Amino acid sequence: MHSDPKITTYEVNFDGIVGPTHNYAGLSVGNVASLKNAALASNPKQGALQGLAKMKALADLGLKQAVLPPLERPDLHVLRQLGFAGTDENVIRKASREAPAIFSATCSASSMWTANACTISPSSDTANGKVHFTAANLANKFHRSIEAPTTSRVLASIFTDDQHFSHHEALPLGDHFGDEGAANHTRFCQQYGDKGVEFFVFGKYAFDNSKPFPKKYPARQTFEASQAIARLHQLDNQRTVYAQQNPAVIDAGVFHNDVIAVGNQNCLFYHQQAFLDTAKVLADLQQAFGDQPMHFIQVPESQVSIDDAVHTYLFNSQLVTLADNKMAIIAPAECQENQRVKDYLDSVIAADNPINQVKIYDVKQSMQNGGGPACLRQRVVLSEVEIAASNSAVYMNETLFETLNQWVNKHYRDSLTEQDLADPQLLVESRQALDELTQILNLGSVYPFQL
Ligand code: SUG
Repeated sequence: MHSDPKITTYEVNFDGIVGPTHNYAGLSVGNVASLKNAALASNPKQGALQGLAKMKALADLGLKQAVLPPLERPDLHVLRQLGFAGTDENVIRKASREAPAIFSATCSASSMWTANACTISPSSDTANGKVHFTAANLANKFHRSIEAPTTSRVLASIFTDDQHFSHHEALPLGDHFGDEGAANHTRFCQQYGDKGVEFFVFGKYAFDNSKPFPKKYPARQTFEASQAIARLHQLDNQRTVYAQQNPAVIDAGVFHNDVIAVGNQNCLFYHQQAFLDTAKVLADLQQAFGDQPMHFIQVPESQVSIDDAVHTYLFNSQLVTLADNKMAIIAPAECQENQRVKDYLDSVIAADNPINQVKIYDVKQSMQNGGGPACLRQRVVLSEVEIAASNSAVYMNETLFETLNQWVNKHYRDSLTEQDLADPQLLVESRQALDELTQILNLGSVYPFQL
């Protein structure tokens, strides 16, 4: 509930477990890596193990870490809704033969990018003192628009206690209320338990065509969707800031704001080109934040180009606070392979700002679909009381790490191509894996095949 100095509040990273059907299908127009790597063979086992290794490393740094399970894929429920009938095997055979593009969309393991699962507002920001959750409708991409129903059941199975947690349905589907969750939402605060400033970044106005919008690639988040989330979460208008993303960077491949900016506590780390009106964004944030100065770390185009940002995912790093109250950048390995970005990271830790460490992790299986370290996690600010009221089985520790590694090694394949997705045996294997996972994580029945 509301900030009480005797109760400690944490930022908990809920990372998505990479699912057993992780593959490269080129499904995301506007996402450079997804299109470039379409048809590459994937390695789901390696993807899941890379994700677990990052989670464990962050837990070992003293951060609170938890997991979110993958969704059931291929999505037989959706295929049946679209008229494919018969046994599960028949549905898969018919859909993959007659509508391969639709079939491949129903196989995506895209729920691994849990930054897009939902938007969450901590209890200290909301009028009724509860943690609010809204599952993202992900309306802009068909393969992602089918995630919300199971995501909502999963969230409800972890954050069960309605004294502390309030769950909202995803916004209405359709372009007008396109909502991509926390990929476009950042929260600023002094200490995590304080009342914070919630910052929503959107790509276009859906109900006002006179305003600028991207021309080449879609704006996946609308202003009206962000406003609806703020209303549902009962946020304080004085502490809610909206900013439009620069349409030119969306057209250059920045499909979510978390590909060009990241924030933590009193610090915003962002590219010079990220926003349409940077001076106003910074002034609005500082005004909402109050008397204490924020740290605005602007990365100039002359040092890191948009192209370098898109290819290395420098800004899709996690910005976390360690025990010494200093911040660390958790960056993908690609940042070390680009000399300009590497030089920039060296300079940022030497400069006078809260960031004093860079840690590099290999999440290449996810990166090849346009998902870096920050895409793979949903940040949930929770007090120790709220943590105690949530499902304890999802929190990372030595035992869960061991168990999940064994589970991945037992159930996952180490290579998947488009043809493999049409193998009905893959559905059987995935369901077995997920059924076991719901027991490991004590989730009850959350998947359509379990209902
Ligand atoms: O929605 N890629 C995801 C990547 C999401 C990254 N998340 C954040 N930036 N927070 C997307 O575009 C590609 C799937 C494929 O092509 O197979 C994909 O869905």
